[in-house]
Amino acid sequence: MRKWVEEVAALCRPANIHWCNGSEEEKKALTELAVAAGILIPLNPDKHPGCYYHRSHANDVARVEERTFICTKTAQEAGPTNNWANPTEMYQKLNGLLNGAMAGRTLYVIPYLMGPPGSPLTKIGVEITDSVYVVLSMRIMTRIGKVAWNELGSNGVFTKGLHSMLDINPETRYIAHFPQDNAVISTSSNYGGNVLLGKKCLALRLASYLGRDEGWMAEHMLILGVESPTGEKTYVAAAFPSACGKTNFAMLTPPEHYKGWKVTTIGDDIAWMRPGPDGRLYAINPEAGYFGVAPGTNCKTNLNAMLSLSRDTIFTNVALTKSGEVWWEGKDGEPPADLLDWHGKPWIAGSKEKAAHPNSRFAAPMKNNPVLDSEVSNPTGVPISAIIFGGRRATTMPLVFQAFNWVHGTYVGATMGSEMTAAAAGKVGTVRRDPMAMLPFAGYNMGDYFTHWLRMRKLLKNPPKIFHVNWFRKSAEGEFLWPGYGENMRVLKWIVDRCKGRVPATETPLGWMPEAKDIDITGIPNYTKEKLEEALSIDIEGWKTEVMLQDELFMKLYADLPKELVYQRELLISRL
Ligand code: SAT
Ligand code: MN
Repeated sequence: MRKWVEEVAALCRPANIHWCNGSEEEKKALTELAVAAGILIPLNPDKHPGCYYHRSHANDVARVEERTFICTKTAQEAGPTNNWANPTEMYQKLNGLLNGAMAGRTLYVIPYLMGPPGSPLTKIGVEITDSVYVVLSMRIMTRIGKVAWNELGSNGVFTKGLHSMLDINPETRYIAHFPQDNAVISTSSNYGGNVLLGKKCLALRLASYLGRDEGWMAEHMLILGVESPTGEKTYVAAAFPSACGKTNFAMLTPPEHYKGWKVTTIGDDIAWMRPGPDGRLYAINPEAGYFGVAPGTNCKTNLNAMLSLSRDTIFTNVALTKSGEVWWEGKDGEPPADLLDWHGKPWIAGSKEKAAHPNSRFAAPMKNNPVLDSEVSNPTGVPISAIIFGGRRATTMPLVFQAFNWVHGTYVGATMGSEMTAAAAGKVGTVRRDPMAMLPFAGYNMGDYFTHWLRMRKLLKNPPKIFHVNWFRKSAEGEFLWPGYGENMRVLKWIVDRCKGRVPATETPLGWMPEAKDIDITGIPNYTKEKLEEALSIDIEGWKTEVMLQDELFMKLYADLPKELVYQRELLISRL
């Protein structure tokens, strides 16, 4: 590790090298430095104790998928859904950009753990960065410093992450993964998903590659626990694309009517899952914080997120008041009068421009979460009873259905579609296929990734049941057919009951489905059985179109697509 740091330092030629130990004193010193440099703005200590504000460059506000590369020996290994680059050429290009790139800057070495200490699932990463914002964000999002040095031991196996901001020029922005070297290099950005290298780069792209070879799964999934009034605990993992409500679902507050029910959070974004000795699938959350979308978060939609971000949080690209309070569209109450938008310009209520960037974020420590699950640092992980897939779909997709079996469930996940959001640069609102919500995060050929899913079935005596949900279906008039948020508890209960074999379901062309009477809607304000029936209805014509649209992805992947999925498609067509 020292040798690698020396090599990087020789290339980037920083003014100083700082080895992070993760201590409170270090946090204090680096925070003061960031404040003095204008990188962080302290927030009002009465309203937001321990919290800071950051504005990113206006050209650097989301993940950039077209600048994200998988650099494997052959293009075939990266597959048609990833940008591929030749590793030798990419190293050459990046070494050119990094030559002297840290002149006059400090090079920080951040050792970090993805996962709880002592877990066989945990991985060690070391990120080298010239951004103090990255250091302070990494210490929220992961376990950094001494705890990671201790785990590193003497075998020297760790993921190498190298990040330099350069001059935040989009033309020289690269997020380049080298799975065969267990390494990632990120240049010219200072935005979360591009630069917090433990998150999407290690925990999804590189980890999915490792998981394929080692017989486990790295998935873009939240993990939650459901506790019934009698104390029965069930764990569920759910894959939704970025900005489709994973954080909200993971921290759900059950409605009044569900007295005694409790939802607890293991994770809100990433699940690492491995077969246990009992043949069940065990999951850990590799992260230690939440990098959540701020807009739309309020005490009604996600009280536990509001409490999580109430202290020791870094806000990025939200709006700011002169008195050091933060605001975003969809926060509780009216916008304050003296608001500065995410560019730092005065913002007038009613303005066409958003005050907070739609992808503005909070980085909040998970230990603030009042419903943090007691097993969150259990090295064994938690046994998963259900896997839920879901996207943001205005039409066609019913509220919930259960796949017939694992292979069918893999097909349901593989054909997932979702309307695009502000989490990635691109056209917001158009439906794109996003298999298992992993389209931007699979570190190898998507066809091989499906094969890996099918192979996992053979390693599991008791595989989780697989479901699909859609909280976003609308009526012809454009009204949401399901209230969402805390009310999703009602669907979650049906899912849990299905896992325990306690409720009946109806066989439909799509899978097993509840009838309207099976979902309890008592106490939902202004809600009717008719709306629920519409949310649950199967639009056969819409589904015929859907199957055709799914073909777009299947054609692209055809050479590597497992035959099982082709058969599943034929079966669905004949059922329809
Ligand atoms: O932008 S991040 O990749 O950090 C978050 C997300 O898109 O899920
Ligand atoms: Mn995510």
